[in-house]
Amino acid sequence: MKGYKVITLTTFLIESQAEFPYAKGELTRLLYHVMVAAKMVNKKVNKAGLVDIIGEAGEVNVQGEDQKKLDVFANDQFIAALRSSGECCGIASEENQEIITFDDDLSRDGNYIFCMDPLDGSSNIDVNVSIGTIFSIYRRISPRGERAVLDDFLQPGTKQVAAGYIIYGSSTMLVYTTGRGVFGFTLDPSIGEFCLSHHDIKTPEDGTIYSINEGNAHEFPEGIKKYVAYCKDIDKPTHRPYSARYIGSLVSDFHRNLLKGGIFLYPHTEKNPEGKLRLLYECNPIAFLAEQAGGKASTGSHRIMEIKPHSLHQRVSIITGSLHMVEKAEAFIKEQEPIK
Ligand code: P6P
Repeated sequence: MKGYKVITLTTFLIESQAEFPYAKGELTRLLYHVMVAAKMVNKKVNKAGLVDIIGEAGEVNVQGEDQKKLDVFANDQFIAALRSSGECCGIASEENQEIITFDDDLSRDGNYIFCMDPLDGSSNIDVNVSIGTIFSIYRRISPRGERAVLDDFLQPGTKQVAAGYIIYGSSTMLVYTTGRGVFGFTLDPSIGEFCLSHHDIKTPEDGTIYSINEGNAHEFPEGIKKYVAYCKDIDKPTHRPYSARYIGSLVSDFHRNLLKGGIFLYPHTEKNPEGKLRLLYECNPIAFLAEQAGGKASTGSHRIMEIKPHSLHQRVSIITGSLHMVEKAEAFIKEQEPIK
């Protein structure tokens, strides 16, 4: 085997920063602390199956530690790491109704705000299905030295400076972009380092996987119904019927489709009339990654990253993945639009 050069995430961050002569290392330091939190969460998530030994949330485990729900634990770990980075002045988390800001001057001087779902799909932990952390980073728009304010978080996704996810699966991977391509790092537990394993990921423009919860089919918008029927039609030249693959964990479904090609759809339903997935810390980061990998992300009619958020936990419909598959779904939706 040719000389295999291990590029750790730490090395990659430092070398990437060097390409920006005026960079002060602030984003590098922030992303480094995201990596540290990811390692801490990974260690706990991997042991989740041993809950009978280490105790359930709310119990005291054999070490006498208070057991937290894993998503609360993950939230706490990322908040602590972001605070210690000194580069983050505020956080919007799926776990917290309001934004989190800090009292210390170091954090208040931070230039970045952070949106996250600390442990998406956590209901899958008990059945050993992969779960993930999803994050999105913006420059603040409020003055440095002051507490972050809500407006810092209500920026459109086009203003993201970085976004990514950690997938805690058969292996643990950190996948991120800073707007210059998508890079995947796989955790090597033997050395405790994330190592570059997927350089400049490009998602296939076409795919044969469609991911949607068909249990909601009775209430899909007409255009989505027609697109799903299209996916199921028999047509050999276009490799249909496609394969239905739906894990019910956004990071897992998105990651598989990113690498293999495919489309993920979560349209609005009666239960979630605005859509189920959150704009700030699920759809915008996923959209940034999809576009950076050559794919697409829309509500079916609007580019996800151009939506001006009105609230922290706002939900939207999302269709994302391989460029031509998303365009096809959008065409079906457009056909069904009422003639204006
Ligand atoms: P449904 C997990 O609860 C989650 O937020 C995403 O990870 C996932 O894509 C979606 O909800 C699954 O929702 O309604 O199909 O169970």
